[in-house]
Amino acid sequence: MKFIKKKSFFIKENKVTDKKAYLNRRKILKGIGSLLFLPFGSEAKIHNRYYKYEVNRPLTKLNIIKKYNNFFEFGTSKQIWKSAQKLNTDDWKIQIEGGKFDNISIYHEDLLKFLNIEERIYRFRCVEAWSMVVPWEGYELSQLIKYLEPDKNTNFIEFETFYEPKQAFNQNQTWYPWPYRETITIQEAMNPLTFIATGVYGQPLPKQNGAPLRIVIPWKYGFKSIKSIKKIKFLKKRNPSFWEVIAPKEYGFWANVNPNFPHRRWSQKEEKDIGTGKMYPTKLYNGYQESVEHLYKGIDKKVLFF
Ligand SMILES: Nc1nc2c(c(=O)[nH]1)N[C@H]1C(S)=C(S)[C@@H](COP(=O)(O)O)O[C@H]1N2
Ligand SMILES: [Mo]
Repeated sequence: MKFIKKKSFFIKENKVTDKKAYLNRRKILKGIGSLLFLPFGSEAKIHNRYYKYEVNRPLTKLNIIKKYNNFFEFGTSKQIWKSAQKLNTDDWKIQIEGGKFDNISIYHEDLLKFLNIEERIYRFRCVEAWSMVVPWEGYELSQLIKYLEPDKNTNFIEFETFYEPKQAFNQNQTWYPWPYRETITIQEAMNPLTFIATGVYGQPLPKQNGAPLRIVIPWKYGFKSIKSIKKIKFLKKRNPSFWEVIAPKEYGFWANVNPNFPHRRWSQKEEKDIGTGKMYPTKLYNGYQESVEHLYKGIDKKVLFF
């Protein structure tokens, strides 16, 4: 497969090879913090952080990103950050099903030794009509997939979260189809926007945000961005995901952001920025249309946007 490098969403000069220099940049950035405002479609160079397009609003403060979460394993409110600290993320292994590493468990730490770590500033849109802007740190999912060498007939990748009812009390609620599962197509997974986050604001990913690794798919509703991944499966046929099992008419497989396709119970036209409380008009594919719409040629619009 061929990939176009240097797309406009790439954030340059921010490879986290030199941690000290990186943290210094953080200090500089702190000063301008939330004054950061980039008109949509513009380009900006802010000290050493350079990025282009897609961010038409201030970065959301770390403290807000860390204290307003959806992580149903730890409860159904937004205030789960304390209970999420119970999750044991030491010596985290990921089990692979299919491809070259079929049935093998790999330490995430070992993968990090050779994967290229970078920063990506993405807007993040929850299906509940709130949003934020996050400077994630991590790696392109395509890098990992190339390493794992899936079989040629792989159509989907399924991700699974842990099942640890002793650590995550809400997993004792047996009417939920635990563990949390999400699936994307192999083409979506190989899209250069699709990211595995291992950090935020230059810090290791907080447990409540899905440590030690979670997906970020910025053009889809947030529920697709599965946290604390324990299993990666290469599949020919997909299985229903966690939310699809719970409410198939409300949370579908594609879940691409679209202001003109309301949720069954509310409008998706606008979204509330959790950092500022400001309302913004929602954008088709959350503003990432240019990079992803080619993935959906010929697919019925009735299914693409929920
Ligand atoms: N394992 C797991 N992953 C999950 C969820 C969850 O409940 N469990 N919630 C999803 C939803 S609905 C959203 S909006 C985002 C929230 O990510 P954040 O808490 O880092 O903002 O995580 C997604 N990933
Ligand atoms: Mo969400």
